[in-house]
Amino acid sequence: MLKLVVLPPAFGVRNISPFCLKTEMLLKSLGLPFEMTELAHPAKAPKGKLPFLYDGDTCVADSELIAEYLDAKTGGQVYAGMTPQQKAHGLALTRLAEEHLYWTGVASRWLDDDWWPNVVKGFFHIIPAPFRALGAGMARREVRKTYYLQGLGRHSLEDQQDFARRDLQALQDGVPDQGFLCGDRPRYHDFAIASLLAGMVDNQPATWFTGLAQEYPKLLDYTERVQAAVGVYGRHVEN
Ligand SMILES: N[C@@H](CCC(=O)N[C@@H](CS)C(=O)NCC(=O)O)C(=O)O
Repeated sequence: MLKLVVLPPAFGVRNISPFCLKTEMLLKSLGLPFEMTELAHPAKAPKGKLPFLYDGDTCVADSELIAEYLDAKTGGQVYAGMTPQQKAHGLALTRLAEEHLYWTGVASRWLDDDWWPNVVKGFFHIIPAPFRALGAGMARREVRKTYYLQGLGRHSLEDQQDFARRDLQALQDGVPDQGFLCGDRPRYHDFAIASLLAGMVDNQPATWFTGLAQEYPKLLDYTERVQAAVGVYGRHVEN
């Protein structure tokens, strides 16, 4: 049985990491039996990030590498039938979502002083109380440094939000009004885009990113459509 290791729920969201949620959606869509297990300390992951996947003795870390692994394992089912243009379009939108827009979502949680207490509660409750503020503060400094090195962290909040708006607009314009990127069923790149939006929109309480995303209703409809089609939601849903 495949074993997918993901972050525990937080901020009222069942699968809080877009990379973990994307992989869960992909496994479900491929019809592969799998179980999920939680790891609260990403530092203990093989590459210090989640998700990672066990297939017997084989361990694959990184959601994109997991997709490549599953594609090989299933004889090409992950990208089956996609033209090179469809793959290029899907990958470009995925990179935009995961390598640029994602960071504004992270900043809206970690670097907003008003929202920060939710991060401490959601991610750092596992640290004994006397050390919690110290551990959380160290992690926050790392995130601030990473955001600065990424480049977005050098801009004013207003400019960061405008970068996010342009990304959200591009995603909204890049996905179809009905159906999915490659026809009538969602595929890997749909999962990447929808999972990025899902947690950021459903996290409680709302962040400034959640507010911005409301300006893109077509993108939010698409996000819902992908989750409904694969039957995997980032948030908790009644069956
Ligand atoms: N490129 C990686 C990104 C994974 C990632 O950034 N995961 C986050 C959770 S959303 C994480 O584990 N962060 C912990 C850290 O950076 O310390 C993938 O696609 O798997």
